[in-house]
Amino acid sequence: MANSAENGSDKQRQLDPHRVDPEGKLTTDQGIGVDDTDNSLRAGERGPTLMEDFHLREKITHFDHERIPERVVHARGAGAYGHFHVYDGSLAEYTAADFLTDPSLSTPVFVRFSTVAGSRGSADTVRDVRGFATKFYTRQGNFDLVGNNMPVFFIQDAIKFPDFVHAVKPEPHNEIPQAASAHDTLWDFVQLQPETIHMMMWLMSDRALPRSFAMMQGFGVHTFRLVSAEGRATFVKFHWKPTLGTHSLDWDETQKIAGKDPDFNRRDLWDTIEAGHYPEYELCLQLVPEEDEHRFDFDLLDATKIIPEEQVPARPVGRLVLDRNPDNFFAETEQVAFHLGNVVPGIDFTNDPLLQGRLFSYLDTQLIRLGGPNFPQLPVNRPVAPVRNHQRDGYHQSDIHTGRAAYHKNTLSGGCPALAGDGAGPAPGAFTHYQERVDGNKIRKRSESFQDHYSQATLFWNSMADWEKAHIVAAFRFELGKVETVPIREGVVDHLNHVDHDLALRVAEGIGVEPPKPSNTPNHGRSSPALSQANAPRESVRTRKVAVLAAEGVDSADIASAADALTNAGAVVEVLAAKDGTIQAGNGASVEVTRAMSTVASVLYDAVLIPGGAESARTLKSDGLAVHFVAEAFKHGKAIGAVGDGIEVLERAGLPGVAYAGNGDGTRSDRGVVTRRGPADDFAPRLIEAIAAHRHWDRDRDAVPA
Ligand code: HDD
Repeated sequence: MANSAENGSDKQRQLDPHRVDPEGKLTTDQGIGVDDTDNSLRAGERGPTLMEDFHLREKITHFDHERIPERVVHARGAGAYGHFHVYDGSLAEYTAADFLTDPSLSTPVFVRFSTVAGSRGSADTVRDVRGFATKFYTRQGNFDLVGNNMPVFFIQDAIKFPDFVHAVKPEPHNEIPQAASAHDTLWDFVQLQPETIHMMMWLMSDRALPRSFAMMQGFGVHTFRLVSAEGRATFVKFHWKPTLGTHSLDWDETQKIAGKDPDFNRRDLWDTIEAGHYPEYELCLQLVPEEDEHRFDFDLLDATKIIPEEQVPARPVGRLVLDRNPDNFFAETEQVAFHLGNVVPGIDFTNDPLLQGRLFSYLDTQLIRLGGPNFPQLPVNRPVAPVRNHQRDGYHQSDIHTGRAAYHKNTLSGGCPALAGDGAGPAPGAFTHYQERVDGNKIRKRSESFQDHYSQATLFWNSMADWEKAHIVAAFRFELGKVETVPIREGVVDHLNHVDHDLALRVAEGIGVEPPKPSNTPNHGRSSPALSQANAPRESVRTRKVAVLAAEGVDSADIASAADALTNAGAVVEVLAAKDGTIQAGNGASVEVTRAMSTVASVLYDAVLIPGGAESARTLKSDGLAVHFVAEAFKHGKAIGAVGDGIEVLERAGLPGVAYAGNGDGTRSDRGVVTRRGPADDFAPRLIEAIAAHRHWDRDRDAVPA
């Protein structure tokens, strides 16, 4: 078994002996050959089944025990392996962690993305926080960065976590609604616990609807400590920034996807890795010297606060690439066990009370979920660093420890395993807790410095583009519109009024609540551009899915030229027609159909293209599915391309306010609708540009009946 992390495949080599392929003959768990697994053993063909049928008993017993408890939160997830490289050695001044300081190392990782509230079988595209948990299998042991795609949290103290989770989960009397925060108990909790307001702004924003796990940020949330080899500490916040930028789905779209393809994000992760379009993220650090702890107008220990990037830049330090799907969902993605307390030398905790409570919860929950204390031995959880200690026995012990002495100190095993160093003080390679001086009275009390719940919620609101604000207002109206208890709606509007008066008025208007009077805490007017998704990178169409709608008589040259350009740019092009199989193009060529239109929907694509061909356009125009496909794509702000006669399908869909290319014009691009009648070399590049822009929110979308 490998015991160093010289390169990213060390973990894979470690997993190899555990992989079981299906080749060979069927056996029982005892290795006994089986020649019939379809008929139980009975006395006579129509007689009673015999107890001695060990194969029947074993098969059914195993089946009966196949389920383990799902995670109490983050039950639904998808995972992948990859590797992490730090760019250079410059962090050595801050941390002794070698995976953060040695650029020659490729550190294997396993990442699990998740939703929080829904159960294991719930849909991917619900409005929720996404978990972004990374296990680094470093040479110095496992480091778990158990983060989310939002940089703040609902509560400040872990003791409130059971209350919060009970409020957001389906209501206890009828277990409704599944994977949704739009119900009375959650908003009751919110209105009584104003520390939630900043996070609720994030949850009502598009951040809660990621287009893809590869298009969302990750955050360690808490302030941690980096500790140098000399013992000097620096506060740190961890950020993951996706290379593809941070992009989201439309709310109407997410609800439809939840029915059309509940596995949307999970499938995207799987498919893009299989296609070699590996998700990539840059690790960025915000570093704050210890002496600056009190320089901010918020408390670094308060997990409901960010450090604005304009105040402390997020410094890029390394790259994470996810390049391998697991072989077995249960063995790897379900059994992976993250724990905030898994840190390596050079990374340490702070007194954030949310963080401190988490340190207890993660190990505790694995004991019930994975059935005993030996879950670190499961292949996905095992460090690549060697493990030697005196922990013994318990359910599912799979190591065979040799020797007589399972205690320290001993002479009978030659004193082994020996302590790092001489036991007289800190030793190289061993974890040394940062020697923070602590002095205080035992007290159950929140610090005064944790009391401002609105300023950063206002900062977030002020930083949003107009379309982001409109989405937030619509989300509050949707969620509160589902709340049956009117005083709860009013209570939330009252809090929003402390965030921003205009926000509160807009929400109140949509939910039948009296418009509030201006609050006595006027908007401070500050903003942080780094918070807006409007400022995310928009250069790439990598992994974007483009639907080409076609019928008999289509112009196959239009398909070929656009498909070539799109595929070369990393997009995935699929030809959809009324039926599977092939269609005949206008020039007699045969065009392969990727999928029948009835098996998919526009919500599963990022863009749609209608090639030319009079007969094809005529057919599509009279096909309600095709017309709806185009109208719906328009409504969701997606790039739409059409060539020649294909433009008629757009006209039939009645896209409001769109200007199409005329005869004799070249390519025309109008808020993401790209058209040409005659030849035009720039058609494909402009379509690509429109798709890379992600969505075109500036259209008259509401008028479209889709
Ligand atoms: Fe947690 C799972 C992230 C607060 C208790 N949490 C879990 C996972 C993620 C997070 C990503 C899924 C890990 C996986 O994929 O297996 N949790 C967070 C973040 C938090 C946070 C970013 C705040 C900053 N969590 C939090 C608190 C508590 C927990 C305050 C308890 C006091 N979390 C758990 C847990 C879970 C968990 C019950 C459920 C399954 C598991 O741990 O393995 O222990």
